[in-house]
Amino acid sequence: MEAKETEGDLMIWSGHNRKLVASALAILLFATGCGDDDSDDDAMDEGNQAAEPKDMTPSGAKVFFLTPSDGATVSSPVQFTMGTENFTIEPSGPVNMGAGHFHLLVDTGCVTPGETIPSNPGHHHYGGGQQEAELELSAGEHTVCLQAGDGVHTALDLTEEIRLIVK
Ligand SMILES: [Cu+2]
Repeated sequence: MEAKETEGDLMIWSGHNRKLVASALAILLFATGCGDDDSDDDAMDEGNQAAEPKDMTPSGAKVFFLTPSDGATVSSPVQFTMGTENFTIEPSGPVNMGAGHFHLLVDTGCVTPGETIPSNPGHHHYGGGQQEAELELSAGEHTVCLQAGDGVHTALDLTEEIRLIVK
């Protein structure tokens, strides 16, 4: 690319965006130095287009079982108590950043974040904002995933899965 053309392009840009003026000047200076401004151009475009991912989970947020512990032998009905760190438990309805309600998913694994947590016998919603639950489980081994969902039951990347042996 000839220096003349480059200058023309930059003049047009500067009319659109004041931020680009500074960049254009930088590129001009750079171009004067070595004549290669293409790579700078591309990098700037990518930066402008990168969309912020919509993340409803604050960093450092956690959900966990207070009881029972992983691998515990328990009797049915099983009492669960659930806790959080940097995450607020609230009733379902509104979708608020860093808030949602608990789900217990029995023998189905956790739900992929972003998908809606179904309502069926293996997926228990605590949409009232409950932090305690009681489940009847058959004798034998079970896996229970504790997963937070947002106000409209979208699975969040906040889970803890434990294995239980029911007597
Ligand atoms: Cu739910």
